[in-house]
Amino acid sequence: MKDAQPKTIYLKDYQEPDYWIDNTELSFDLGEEITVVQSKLSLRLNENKTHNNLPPLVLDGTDQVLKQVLVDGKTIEPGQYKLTDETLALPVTQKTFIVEVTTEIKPQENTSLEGLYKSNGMFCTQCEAEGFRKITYYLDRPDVMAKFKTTIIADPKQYPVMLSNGNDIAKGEREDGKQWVTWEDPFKKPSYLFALVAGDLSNITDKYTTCSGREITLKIFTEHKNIDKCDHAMTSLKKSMKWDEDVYGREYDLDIFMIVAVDHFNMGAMENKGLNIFNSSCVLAKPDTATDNAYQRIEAIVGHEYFHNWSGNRVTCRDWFQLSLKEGFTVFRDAEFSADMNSRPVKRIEDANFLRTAQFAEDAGPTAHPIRPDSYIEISNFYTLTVYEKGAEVVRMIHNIVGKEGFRKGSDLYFERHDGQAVTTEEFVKAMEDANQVDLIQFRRWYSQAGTPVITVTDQYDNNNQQYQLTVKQHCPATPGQTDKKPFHIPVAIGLLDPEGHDIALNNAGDTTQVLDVTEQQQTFTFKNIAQQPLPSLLRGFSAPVKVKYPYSRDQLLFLASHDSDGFNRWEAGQQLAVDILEELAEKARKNQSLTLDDRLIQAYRAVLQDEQLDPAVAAKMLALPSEGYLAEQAETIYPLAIHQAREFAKQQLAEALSEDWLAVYQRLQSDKAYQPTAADIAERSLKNTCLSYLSQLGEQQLALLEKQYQTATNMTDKYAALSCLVNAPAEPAKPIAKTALADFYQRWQEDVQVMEQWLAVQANCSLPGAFEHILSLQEHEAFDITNPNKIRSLIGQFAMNNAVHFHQETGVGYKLLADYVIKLNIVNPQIASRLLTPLTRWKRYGEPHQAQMKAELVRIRKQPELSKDVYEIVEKSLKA
Ligand code: B3K
Ligand code: ZN
Repeated sequence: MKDAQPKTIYLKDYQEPDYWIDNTELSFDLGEEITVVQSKLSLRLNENKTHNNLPPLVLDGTDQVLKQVLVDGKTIEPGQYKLTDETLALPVTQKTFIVEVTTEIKPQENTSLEGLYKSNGMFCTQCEAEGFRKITYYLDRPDVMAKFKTTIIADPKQYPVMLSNGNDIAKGEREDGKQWVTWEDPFKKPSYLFALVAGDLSNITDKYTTCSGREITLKIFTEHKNIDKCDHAMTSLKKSMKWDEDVYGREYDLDIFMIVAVDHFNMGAMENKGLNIFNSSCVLAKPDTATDNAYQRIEAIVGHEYFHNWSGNRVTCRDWFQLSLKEGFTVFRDAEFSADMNSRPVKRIEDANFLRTAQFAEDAGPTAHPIRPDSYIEISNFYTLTVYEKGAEVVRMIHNIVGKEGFRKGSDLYFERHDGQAVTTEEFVKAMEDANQVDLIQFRRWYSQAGTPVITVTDQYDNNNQQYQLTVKQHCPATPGQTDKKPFHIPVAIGLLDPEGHDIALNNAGDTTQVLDVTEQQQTFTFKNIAQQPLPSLLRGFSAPVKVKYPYSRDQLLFLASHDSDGFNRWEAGQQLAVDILEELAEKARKNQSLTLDDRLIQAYRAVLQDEQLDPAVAAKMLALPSEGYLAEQAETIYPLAIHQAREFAKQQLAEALSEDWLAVYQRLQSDKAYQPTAADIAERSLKNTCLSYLSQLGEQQLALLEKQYQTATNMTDKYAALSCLVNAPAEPAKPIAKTALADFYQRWQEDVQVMEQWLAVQANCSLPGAFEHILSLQEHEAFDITNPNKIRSLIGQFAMNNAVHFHQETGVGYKLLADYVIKLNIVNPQIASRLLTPLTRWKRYGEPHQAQMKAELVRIRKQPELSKDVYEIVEKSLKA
């Protein structure tokens, strides 16, 4: 390992910096061999702190060659400063002073994709969280906010476009033929929001007039070949700008907003001030190359990064423990934006499903942490589902507690109080409290306690007194470092159904949903004037990120699945019914007993298929069996192969029992309309392709249908759905057809990076026999590239996360494949290596032989020399827990 003893950073040790930086001037002379970075920093002693003497200035910096340091214009000789692998310490003699540093870096050799690096010949940056220190020596922490002025110098033939944050204020040509441009950002910002791009790029331009009448120039930059793929992102950007004005009263502040698409990117996108940089897969789309999922993801991510301009940039984080301050809030904002633009119930179902599958698993594993962690070794490891997705659920609960208008009052107060500041989650909660005169003291435990609370509900009906009582108990399992949890404040939205399936009025105002404020370990709620024994509908709308236990019978679940007035809970009842049935089947499969499908699941599906009034988007969700990942999350001990077998069996039975219904709905939804990514059209395609996936189980008889859809589809959504069905169709005669379709798909789209990611993913997800050998062979394919995170995610990530039957095969070769990549990427790109590790960290939840084999791979990784902090932290925690 690089550091013998990697340091743990604690929230409790936070201190303000000794110095502030007011102005940062940067110049980049971009070269093919060497890039020269010059900085000029205006520093000022932090007078909030008491100092006996002027402390040395300790700047962060790695991976660069220091060429020169000046303080107030005077050269500082090597003997006068102290240089380590991670810092540069300078002597200080004045309270305010200027530091000038010259360093050299090699972006073309930077495969970590953090700092300044190259992607397809283009220079670009990624500074959050601590990438800026790979560019120059700096106080690289979010509470140090400066005004930036940046000059970029490069050869105009290769890099005609040179961008940074803010407005371009000057440009010119040097004697050596290189051109330069200077950008100035009038807003103070931390270094993590700095960005630079230089390359040979095209752009599309548009305009947006803000609510106060200012005209903003909007530009999306991409490589020339992708210029026809930017329109959807531009439309999404304009929608986001309008939505943030309408819903939060937030107006854009610079005169220009730019987005740049790059192929090599560790995450989805980055909210750099005025210059968002995006993973190309999260910005580029056209109907014949992008699926509906991609269209919706682009809208959500463009919105997310745009919304950060207020929740993140104007008001930023004091330190990285506060990451959820900007991420949880911004995910909540983008989820509401997507809900307003598309189907609200479907968005809620998707988000809750994702949280319960993936974040609950994180909460139950060795890396469980609160949404505001107490400590970290490598901050990049804390861009987690907990900080983001659970963080958003915590903000949503506040929204539900104070109501829509109260939340707006709270966010107005928060932005007004803290504009231009770097603050903590405490300030956010305080603003919500102060604006609404509510007490969120107990609620704050959501920020400090890890784990998923479980609420156990029992009920009692008293016919004589016409009273109904619900008793709610809460418990939160221990997580690493936190054994005893105090009770949470959990808002539990409930309804009561009468025997006809109608909602019962719960108060004089006639409300049929009520939020129970559960604050104690055990609490009883009494409902009066209840004429008959009701059936409770619990945690409506998924009102809190918790698990609910109530002893529903399968008949009661079937009843709720067809009667609950809460769209989310109708879906949820169907899911619970399916989970109950699939768990029983999995248990039987494990014992090699014969399987039969409970007819109630068929009834529930038939009712959905025959209900023409139902929103097709919701219907598609109701007709999807719980994923193997979700079923695994529910299990005490996970036996992945039994889960797979049970789910495949149920799918097959449903396909056969309802074959006519699947076909009827599939045919009813045929359309020759031109492609549009509207909510209504997406819903119809999603229901149609759900039907197709069941039809693809039916052996030879439906193969012609799949082949026809593959060949005649005029948009990628339908084409990809057909390809996926063909690749996964179990019937033997499907094999040659699938092979031909895959070859045809490759032939047609081999030059298109985004489509090739899809092509790899569909093969990586195939669970049929023989698929693993094929996946191994794809590593050698020219469409694969270990230095591109999207390709790693498409092939190796998809395989490990979504292909349980091959990943968990009993020989352990699936685990070995993943561990081999973690070891290779530990050197090439530590952030991606550490993320890829996730499935192995869950080893303790699996039955044998899986558990021992997964652990052995972790031990093998742990023994590697030169482990990055990223991988070290995750492996160490996994083995220790
Ligand atoms: N803020 C960035 C994430 C940066 C991750 C750095 N390892 C994207 C986002 O959440 O909007
Ligand atoms: Zn974000």
